Order: sequence, then C-alpha cells, then structure tokens
Amino acid sequence: MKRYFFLKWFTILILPLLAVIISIAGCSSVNRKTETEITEDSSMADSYITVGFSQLGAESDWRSANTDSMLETFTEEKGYNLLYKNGQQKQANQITAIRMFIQQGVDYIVLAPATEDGWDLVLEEAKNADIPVILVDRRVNTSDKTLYSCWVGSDFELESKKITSWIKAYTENQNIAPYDLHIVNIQGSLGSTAQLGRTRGLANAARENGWDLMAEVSGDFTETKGQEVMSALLKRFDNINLVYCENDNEAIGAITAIENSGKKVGSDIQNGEIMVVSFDGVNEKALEYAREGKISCIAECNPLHGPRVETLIKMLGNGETPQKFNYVDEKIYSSLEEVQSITVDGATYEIEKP
Ligand code: GZL
Repeated sequence: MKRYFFLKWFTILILPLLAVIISIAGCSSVNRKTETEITEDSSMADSYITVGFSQLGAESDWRSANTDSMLETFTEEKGYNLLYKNGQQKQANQITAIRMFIQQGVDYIVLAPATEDGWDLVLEEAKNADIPVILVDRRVNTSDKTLYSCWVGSDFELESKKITSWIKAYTENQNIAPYDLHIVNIQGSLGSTAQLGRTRGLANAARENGWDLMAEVSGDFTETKGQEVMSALLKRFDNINLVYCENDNEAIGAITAIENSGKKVGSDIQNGEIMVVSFDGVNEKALEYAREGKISCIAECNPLHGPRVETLIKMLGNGETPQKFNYVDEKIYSSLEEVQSITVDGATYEIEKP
C-alpha cells in the first residue's frame, strides 16, 4: 500500500517536473550568432512576417556565412520574426523543423536541403497548409515542382566547368599532356546538389580531355574529413598531381595531409608539386592559400543568399510570381598569371586575383 502511495505522488508531482526539465534541456541553443536557434517570440505582433528557416548544418565556412546572411537579413527591425533551426546535417531534423514551422503557422518556409531526395511528403504538408516554400542553395529532387515556390542558388556544374576549363588552359600552357594529369576528387556531401554538379563537371571534363581521374571519395565538405581522405589517397596512389576539392574546407585539410606526407603543394606539376583546386572562396585561409599559390584556382560559390531570399519573399507577398530558378553570378580566382580568362558555354570569365 505504502509503495502505491509513493508511486501515486511520484507520478503526480515528480514526473511532470522531470518532463519539463528534459524538454528544456532538449532545445539546443548555442551562443554563436550563426548557430543560435531562435524560437518563436509569441509576444511579437502579428504584423511581423514569420519566416521558418531550416538550415542543413554548420559544416563549413560557406554554411556559416550563408546562415549569417539569413540572420542579418530577417531581423525584427525589418519586420521579421525568424525561426532558425540547424539540421545538423540530418534530413530527419530538417523535416521535424518544417513540421514545427507548419504547426506554428509561419508565413514562409525557407529550406536549404542537405540532400536532394526524400522531401515530397513534408513539402506536400507545407503546400496543404498553404505555406510557400523557398529553396535556397541546394535543390530537391521531385517530379512535382508545385511543392516549392522558387529556388535561389549557384549553378554548380557551371562552377565546375569554369575550374576544369582553367585546368585545361593551364596544363596546355605548361605543355602537360592530358594523360599525364592524375586527378583525385575529394567530393562534398554525397547526394547534395553542390556535390552532384561539381562531381559531374569533373567527370565530364576528364572524359572529354583524356585526363586520368583515379578516384572520387567524399570529404563531406569538412576540413577534418578532407585531410583524412587525402592521407588515405596518398597511401593508395603515388602519382597524384591534381587534387580537386569540392570546397575550401576540404582543400585546407587536403593540403595539411599532402604537406604532412612530405610532398609539396603548388602549380609546378612537372617538378613534382601537387596542384590543388577548390570551390567557395569564403574561407580566409583558403583565399590566403590561393594568394600564395598553394591553391591554384578557386571557383567562387557565393553564400550571401539572405537578401536574395528576402527579394523572393517580397515578390510572393506582393502576389508576384518569381522566376522558378534564380542563379547567382559568380567569379573564378587564381594568382597564377598563365591563364587570364576562360570561356564556358560562350561566356568569357576574367580570372580574378583572390
Ligand atoms: C554550395 C554549398 C556547399 C558549399 C560547401 O552552395 O551547398 O555546402 O560549397 C557547403 O562549403 O558545405
């Protein structure tokens, strides 16, 4: 009897208290601006436009800059109530966040999807709730294009065509035969739009030019994984002379691994240096490496999508129909003088100093 008495009061008093404590502990919030999870301020007047932003993670400097751009754009002072959720690289977390946004009745959902597949169901739920969805950066693979209002981001295959055109021009200028180019690709997060486009661009260029593309291994867009993958590739191959990194963070890791192995990074391929090329142009250390010639070429991938997303939201708010796919203009950087410009699909791009 006594046990039951205790159990009864434990259930009534202690369990709910425990549940509250656990639920508060579960809401991760980090002090850093780019990772602070902002939950709805219910006291905010309805006059605010509430935007639910599901960001895929914080894996790279590009991602942090992208998140900062969104946080700096959608501020209370400008009439927005921003709900930001970091998916920590997991689609399941992003789907949970979108469902939370739907439940809270946000005015717009902005999604930066970690990978392309598996979004139809939750985007259908947003559509049924009559909440416009704007995709940013990466894309979703769906047959039903009505599941989102529009997308803004980079043309990743064009980024790759720029960098492979630069490689072709440089190696021809140096009289390096195509079959003497032994390339490894440190890919981004597999299944992401950026990885798919950049990988496809290199594979096409290697096939068209007769380059020796020896391996494609994911570095997950991180410095740590980039270094780990590069170390393993150096053990596997003794003739690597070009490393194609699908973002700057991987390139920094790969350079550490190459130098730790006693080899030299640079553009003098004929004298044994290993050339490194990369994407983004956001990370300051990578830009410094590009100025020093440690990274021979960087294709810009611009992360500052906050104002671009705001323009799309304003258009939708005014009853206008934005273009479905909105591409950003991007540059190509190198400190090497041999190549001054490249032409891709009829357009000429001046090579800019990093
Ligand atoms: C590209 C973006 C990629 C960056 C990486 O738009 O999706 O993800 O190139 C980032 O740095 O992690």
